[in-house]
Amino acid sequence: MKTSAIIGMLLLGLLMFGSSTSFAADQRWAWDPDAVQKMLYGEKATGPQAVSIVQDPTAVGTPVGKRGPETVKFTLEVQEVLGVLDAAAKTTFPYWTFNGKVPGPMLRARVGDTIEITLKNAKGNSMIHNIDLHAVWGQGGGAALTNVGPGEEKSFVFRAMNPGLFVYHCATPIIPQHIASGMYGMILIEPEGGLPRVDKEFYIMQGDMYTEDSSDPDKYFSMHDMLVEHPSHVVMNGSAGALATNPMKVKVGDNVRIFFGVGGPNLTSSFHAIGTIFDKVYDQGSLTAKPLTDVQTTLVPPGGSTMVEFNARVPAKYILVDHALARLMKGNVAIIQAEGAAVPDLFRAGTVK
Ligand SMILES: [Cu+2]
Repeated sequence: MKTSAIIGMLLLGLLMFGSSTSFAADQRWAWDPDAVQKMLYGEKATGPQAVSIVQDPTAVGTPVGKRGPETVKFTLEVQEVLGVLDAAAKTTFPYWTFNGKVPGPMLRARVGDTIEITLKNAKGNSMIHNIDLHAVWGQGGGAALTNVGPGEEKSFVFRAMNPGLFVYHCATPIIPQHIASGMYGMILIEPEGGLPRVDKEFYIMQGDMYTEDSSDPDKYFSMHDMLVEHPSHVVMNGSAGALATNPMKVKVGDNVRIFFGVGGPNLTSSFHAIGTIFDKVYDQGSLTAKPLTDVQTTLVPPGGSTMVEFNARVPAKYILVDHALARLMKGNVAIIQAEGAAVPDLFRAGTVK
C-alpha cells in the first residue's frame, strides 16, 4: 500500500473517532503531517535517538606494571555511526569511529613489546579507513598496511621502540576529514618498570569539528569550514559538553593523572584546569624526560599529547578547558569533581582573623 493511502486511511480513522475525548486531545494528528509521519514510522533518528559516541574517560586500559616485554594484540573495528553531537542542542553528526567511541580505545603496552594491530572495517560502512599510530616505526605508522574497505580486515606487527603517550588516527584521504569525523585515539607505551602508581587515571582527547551551517538538527561535515579552520564545535571525548554533564569523580587527596591528547585536525590546545595547578606535566607526552613542575597551562598540538598529574588538594569542580576560551562556548569542557571535606587551611571564604 502506498504511503499516501495509509495516511489517508489514518486521517479518515481519526476523523471518525474524533468525538472521543482521547482522540479529541489528539486532533493535531489530523493536520500535522510531521506528527502523522512520527505515528507511522516512529521518531526520526535525531538528538537523543542517536547513539552516544562519548568514550568513557575512565577506560584507561591495564597498567603494565613490572612485567617484561611480551606479545600483545589489539583489534579495532571502524564503525560509522549517527552520534549525538550536542545533547543539549539535540544535534547529531555522522561520526566515523574506532570501536564506536571518540576517542577510540586507549591501547596500553610497554616498551619492547611486540604489538599486533588488527583493523576491521565494519560491513555496511561507506568508506575506506586505516590506522596510523605515532608509536610505530614503519611506513605511514601502519596506514600503508591497513587500508580496508567495508567488510575487510588487515593486520600488521610492530615493535614498540620508544616509550611515550602517542596519538593514533585514520590516515585515509581526505585525512583531516576522517580525523574531524572522530577517527583518533591514543596508545600508551609505558617505560620499563611501568608508570608510578596514582589513585585515578583519566583518558581525554580534544577534537575540532566542522558542520554546515543550517537549522537542521542533523549536522553534516563542512569541507569549506575545515579548510579555513573555522570549527563549529570543539569537543572533549567527541561530544559537546559531555564530560561536564557527567563529571569524573575523585576524592580529596587523590593523586590524579590525565592522559590528554589532541586529535585535531587543526587546533592546538592550551590545556588548563581551572582551580588547580598541574604538579607535573610530562611535556609533549614524553615519559623519559623529567616532567615540568607547577604548570598552569600547557600546549598540546594536533597529533600530540601530554600526561599531567595533580593532587586534588581541596574539594572542587576542576574545570578542564582549552584556555583559548571561545572554544568553551563551542562545547570544549570537562569536569573532574573532587569530593570530600573542606580544607580551610588552603582555601576558604572571608578574611584572615
Ligand atoms: Cu577513516
